[in-house]
Amino acid sequence: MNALGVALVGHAFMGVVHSQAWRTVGRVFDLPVRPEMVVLCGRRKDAVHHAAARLGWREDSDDWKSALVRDDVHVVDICTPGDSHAEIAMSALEAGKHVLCEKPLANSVAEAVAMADAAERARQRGIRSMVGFNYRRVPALSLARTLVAQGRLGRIRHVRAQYLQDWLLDPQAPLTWRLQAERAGSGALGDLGAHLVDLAQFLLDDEITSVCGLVDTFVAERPLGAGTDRTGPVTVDDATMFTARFGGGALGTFEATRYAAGRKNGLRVEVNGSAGSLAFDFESMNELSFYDATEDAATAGFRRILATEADHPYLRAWYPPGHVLGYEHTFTHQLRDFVTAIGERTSPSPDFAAGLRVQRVLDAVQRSAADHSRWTPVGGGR
Ligand code: SOE
Repeated sequence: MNALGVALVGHAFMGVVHSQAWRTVGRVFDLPVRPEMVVLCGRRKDAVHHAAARLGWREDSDDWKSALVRDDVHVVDICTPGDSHAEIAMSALEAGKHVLCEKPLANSVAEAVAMADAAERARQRGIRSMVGFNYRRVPALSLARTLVAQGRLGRIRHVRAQYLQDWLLDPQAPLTWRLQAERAGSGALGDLGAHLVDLAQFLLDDEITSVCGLVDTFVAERPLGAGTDRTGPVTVDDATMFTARFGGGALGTFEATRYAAGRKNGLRVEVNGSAGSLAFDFESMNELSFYDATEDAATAGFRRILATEADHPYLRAWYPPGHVLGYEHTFTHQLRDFVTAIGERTSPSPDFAAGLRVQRVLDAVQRSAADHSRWTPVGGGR
């Protein structure tokens, strides 16, 4: 079986999670090619060296560009903050490497357009690209999409999506890159809202066409680090809310915040259609609630589907039925789909064009919020 050499850029939270998935994917799933963890890239020699040893990478480098000229590297996996996505992704595609890029695709629509164009040119040369919207790979959510596609919910009227975290409650929490617009692009909107937008469009197989948004920053200044009195400005949103219209006629409400006390990773989505409803909460990620409105009214009610059976998406490869999966498995599933697409020469999803569509929605929310929450069309193009 042919080897698929991987270079991963970045070794903080996402780099650790992706490393775990690269270590696992070929041992759990039957793949058409064999992933090999060739090189981990980072900015600081010492730090990347230690991380590579700990995470299972054969080599390490403090220069990601050096990975692009290697013949034994076929994939570049980007786990850096958003301000470097465009440069790394476009250089890698140009060098003929398949690219997996963490979400959101970019920090601006202009960057995302350039990336999607580069990905399209590369696609014509057989090079694949994908955006890391890992929650599509939660078995219960993948099942939810199938139920919607089968018409089990009838005509879709509503999507209600929330992504609730609380890690910024403490006003003394430091000013990390996630709170700086020049590095992260936006705050809760891009970090959490991007997942919601992708997920809603994925579940409905439909696109958001216009939005009406609101953003706010509750704590304007934060300490520059532990043990210093110096502070710096928070330049991103702490919380974002918006309503949306879908092309197919559904209405959506979206909320993303880092200030929902007690909610740790509460990604919730509910879909209501003319024939039923679905509800999901990532804090109980193995469960999907399904209401079938066509059942006898006397006994109809939400029922809890435990999405851990061999017939559920991705599950057959794992453990005996009923043995629940967790956050990291979604990344293993993501790599299973990406590597399979590369090996079978098919197009992985979501590709950079889908990442661009999400970016256009985020941009429309920001423009709406800046214009007194005016209804704003999502910009055109791919
Ligand atoms: C931090 O808010 C974060 O790690 C996001 O960046 C991820 O995309 C999300 O899945 C969990 O929360």
